[in-house]
Amino acid sequence: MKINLNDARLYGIIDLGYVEESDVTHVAEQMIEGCVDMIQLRGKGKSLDELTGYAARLHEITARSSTPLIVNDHAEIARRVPVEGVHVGQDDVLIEVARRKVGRAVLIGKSTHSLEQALAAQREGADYIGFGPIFATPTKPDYAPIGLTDIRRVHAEVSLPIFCIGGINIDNLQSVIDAGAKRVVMVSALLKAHSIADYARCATDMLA
Ligand code: 3NM
Repeated sequence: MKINLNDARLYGIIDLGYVEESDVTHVAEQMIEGCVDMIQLRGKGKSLDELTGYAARLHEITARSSTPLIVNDHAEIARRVPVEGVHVGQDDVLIEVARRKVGRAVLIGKSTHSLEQALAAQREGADYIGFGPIFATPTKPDYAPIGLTDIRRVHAEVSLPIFCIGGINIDNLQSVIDAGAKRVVMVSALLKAHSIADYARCATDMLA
């Protein structure tokens, strides 16, 4: 799969804290229908075997539309399932170590929470970064929001694709775009939407 993240606008995360096992497939299909550009599987507290099972099921769906599937935290999953990438946090293994663990070409994304961390992730060889949390969020409650002010600067200083994340929804998305964002991640807003497909389409239209 040839992946050009420059064109990506909306990154959806299937966070198993919000999605029942029986809904995982439907949620992925809805995201794809709504033109989400990338999908991440995130399951804090789930075992490697459980997550591998979810990743395999999801990849059957995402592969049909060539939507990159990224797994959070566990490079090991990418050895077992042909997902397109792995996302690591500040406290996880270094990108080089994750790449070695996977043993084949994949995207590696990294969460960053400041301009300094964003620059460091670029030096470390990330393919893209998350930048946030922009707003306070129940999905990652222990992190202080960084606000809108550094968005323009991080885009000026970091040449990687940057996905703003944290507390972003349709109601505040325009303020994030006005602050300089080109791409965003949505988790709870998208997963709780009455129609995930319609909500995603609305967001991708705003980011077009
Ligand atoms: N990472 P929601 S914020 C998973 O700043 C995650 O790195 C963040 O969820 C970061 O869209 C976050 O529900 C939660 O606020 C995003």
